[in-house]
Amino acid sequence: MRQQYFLVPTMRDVPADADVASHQLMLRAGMIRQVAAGVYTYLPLAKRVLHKVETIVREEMDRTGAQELTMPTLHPAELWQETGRWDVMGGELIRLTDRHNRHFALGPTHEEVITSLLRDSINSYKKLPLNLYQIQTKFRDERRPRFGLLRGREFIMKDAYSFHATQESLDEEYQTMYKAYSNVFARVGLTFRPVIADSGAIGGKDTHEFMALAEVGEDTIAYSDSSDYAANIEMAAVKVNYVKSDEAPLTLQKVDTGEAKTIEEVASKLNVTADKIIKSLLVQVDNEWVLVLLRGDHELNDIKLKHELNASSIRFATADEVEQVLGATIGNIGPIGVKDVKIVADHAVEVIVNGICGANATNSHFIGVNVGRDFDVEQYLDLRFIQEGDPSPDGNGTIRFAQGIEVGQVFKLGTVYSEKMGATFLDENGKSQPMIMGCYGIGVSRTVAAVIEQHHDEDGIQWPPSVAPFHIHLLALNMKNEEQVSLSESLYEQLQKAGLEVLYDDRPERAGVKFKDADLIGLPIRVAVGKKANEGIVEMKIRKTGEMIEVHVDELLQTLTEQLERLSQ
Ligand code: 9G3
Repeated sequence: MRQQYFLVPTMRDVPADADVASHQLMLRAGMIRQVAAGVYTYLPLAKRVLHKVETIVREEMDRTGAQELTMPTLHPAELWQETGRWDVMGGELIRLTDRHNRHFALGPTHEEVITSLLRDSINSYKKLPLNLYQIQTKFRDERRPRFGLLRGREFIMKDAYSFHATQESLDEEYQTMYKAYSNVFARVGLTFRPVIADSGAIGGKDTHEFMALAEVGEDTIAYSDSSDYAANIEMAAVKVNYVKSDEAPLTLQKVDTGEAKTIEEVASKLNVTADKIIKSLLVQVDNEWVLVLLRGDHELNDIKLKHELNASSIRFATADEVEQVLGATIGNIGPIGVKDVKIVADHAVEVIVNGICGANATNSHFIGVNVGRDFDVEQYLDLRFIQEGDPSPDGNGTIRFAQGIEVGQVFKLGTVYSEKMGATFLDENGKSQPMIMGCYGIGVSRTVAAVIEQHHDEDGIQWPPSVAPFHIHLLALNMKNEEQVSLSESLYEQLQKAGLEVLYDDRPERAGVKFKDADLIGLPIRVAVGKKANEGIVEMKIRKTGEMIEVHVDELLQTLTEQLERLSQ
């Protein structure tokens, strides 16, 4: 491709409203342009990368026997009403009406559409299992789209849905997809970790998220420093053997703690450490009040609370509700003397001896608090967020945190959708059964941004060859020099004939401008044709390492092929 005519509008300065590297670099390298918040045009350079990623995704999906199709982005509301999600989904679901005033949604995901397709086209176990996938634009009206393609309102996803007659068949497909995803993310050059995740609103049970490690990632991963255990922090189980101290229990005493409300204020007022304080939170679980107790230095993991109490919704009490139910302000509540409110506690509370808790009275706390004597706990549960330094729940090593960008997710959906939509099949006994489903997503446009987050330096992008928009950036340094131009032209032809993808910078620009743009665009190898053209010598630069090599044109193709091979390891 001749750069003179190639639409790649590079920018020198960093755009003000771009806060992360991939967003800044995709704008500066002329890959994307914003049309509205979270809505972008993919310019030719980005389109080439998307095509490479999509090709890798297709190869890995097709290899498993999955079948590609394309579903509509315009979904009739009726389908979403069948599963109840038309009403459940809030502002994130983009809704519109057509000229006949019929209601539609712009598809954020396709469980409803695919399940209605299968309902009408499969009715025998002999036709299962089936895995259908598409690569297509999704719409989700994020409240705060940001970070460029990392969290847009219109984005490209590969979404796959599998249908099974048995749970074993689903389990098998889940592993197949898990492996295919590992292949995809390895091939696009990402450093990633599959993590145990939370199935969220869509129900179902097992689910793993594929996390690309990056400081800007919004998800926190808890992983073991000596095993392959890794979980989204929302799901990481805490398995600690708490030891009860053998200090003698003191008598219960109410003390004046004045204005001290927060854990820190109470701890400093009473000159104790936070782990002696019992933190009490009043939570509405479905429709009942629950007093949740944690050790003062731990944080409540609300996802765990919801799972452990099998709740469909939980909500923290407002200050007024706390006053009504417990007769005290939030900073002075505790379990002692509490009637007709269920009390649950994290396991760490069980071993607190001579602790402190709110006295359910103004400016007062209890000291010398001993669980079992002064109050009872109905259930001890794993309710706290895991912390760095905790033992890994698999018993191997210690927990460390890392930030991740979720680029893929695999779910075992079960029959959540097929039951609601009547997608059934006749089993070998002729009995009607709901199809058992799995679903699997890869954020294709998000993956491009994640690759840039992991492969860039202060001068620009450093594309892995597998997804680079071109392999070689060929620079003719002085377009007024006949020798340099003719050598560049012949190399351009030769390298392309040999199957290399070449971006040929033939613009009437100074060498410095060409070097800066080449670093920014970040193709794996730059070949500069300059002063030594008359000796048949060109200068190669490896973008990833900065290595500079002078090469005679007779060895150029061989050297380029070897270097690309080395960079692809
Ligand atoms: C919605 C809106 C946003 C959503 C969903 C529905 C996320 C929704 C979860 C999934 C699950 C899997 C198939 C591919 C892989 C992910 N955000 N999810 O269901 F209406 Cl507005 O999409 N779907």
